[in-house]
Amino acid sequence: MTAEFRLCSFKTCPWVQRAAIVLRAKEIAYEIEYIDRDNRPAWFLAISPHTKVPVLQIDGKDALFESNAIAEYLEEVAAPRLHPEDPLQRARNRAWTDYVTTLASAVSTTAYADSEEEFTARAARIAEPFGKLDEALGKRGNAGPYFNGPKLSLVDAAYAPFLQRYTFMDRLRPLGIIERYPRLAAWRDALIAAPAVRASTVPEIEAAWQENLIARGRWLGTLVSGTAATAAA
Ligand SMILES: N[C@@H](CCC(=O)N[C@@H](CS)C(=O)NCC(=O)O)C(=O)O
Repeated sequence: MTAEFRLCSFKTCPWVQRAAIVLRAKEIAYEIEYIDRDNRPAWFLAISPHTKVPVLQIDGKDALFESNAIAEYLEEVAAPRLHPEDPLQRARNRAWTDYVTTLASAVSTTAYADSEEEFTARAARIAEPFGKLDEALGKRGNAGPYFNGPKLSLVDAAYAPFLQRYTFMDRLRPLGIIERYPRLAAWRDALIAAPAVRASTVPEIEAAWQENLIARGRWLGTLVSGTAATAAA
């Protein structure tokens, strides 16, 4: 793989992290460029149709947006293969990869709740996708630790960032949901410990994620120790 890759990112974006996990799992060298969410540069707006990150720049002349398209592109151009060889398994993997948007929405809207009441109501909606995923893990026909067995795959890369964000939330305000789904909990533990996942973010990702909540004035941010709201409580 001789192309030069540059990943445009916000520091805590889980969708960028998904692309970074694939790059790491394939040991592809890349640069990461953090742009200011509140002041997105013109060159970025020109290559990101819906103005979101990630965008993967290739050799300074091509650019791809959408994390799934980026992951599938990297899968086609670089070894090792992360998708299963069997077409049916591959299709199942893609279907569950699409389902990540359901979990992502449940997790992200909970983290961004504006009040404790809203937080509690939104957190209750995480149980449904957790249940479906736990069931899928039960039917996958292997012992893990990843979705397809011992090898990290594109499904794993899609879910890891959101299961990690759930875990960050759980540490600030224990949610007691994942404990009801032992297969999912084991998958989450394996994903968070995976070398490609650990190398996919800044080392201080949890603190950066907390800072983002505080900067956005979200209720969960008030539970971060050292914030004005916590100090006043
Ligand atoms: N479907 C997109 C979602 C990307 C996305 O939502 N990125 C967020 C940051 S994590 C973003 O850029 N949001 C735009 C904004 O905040 O205005 C993908 O998979 O790449």
